[in-house]
Amino acid sequence: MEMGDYYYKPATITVSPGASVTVTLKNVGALPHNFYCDQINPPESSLVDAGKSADFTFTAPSQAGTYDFWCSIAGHKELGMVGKLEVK
Ligand SMILES: [Cu+2]
Repeated sequence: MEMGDYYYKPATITVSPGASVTVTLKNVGALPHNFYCDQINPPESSLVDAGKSADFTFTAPSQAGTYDFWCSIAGHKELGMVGKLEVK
């Protein structure tokens, strides 16, 4: 998944309930970014600096549904850095 200023591409990812998921977060922007979702465990990736890439492994929610994820750096969510985690 690419992280830019201020977006995720793709903006939707689909996972199975309770799955262990690894996403590669590739920061193609000019600012640091991360991946945060209060319904996954752990809820937050490490900060990925501009031009860097990092793997983030989390456990998906056990309940099917669509959950928001976003960048937890102040202001980035408000600037549109939000995506959808589809669990089905
Ligand atoms: Cu950000």
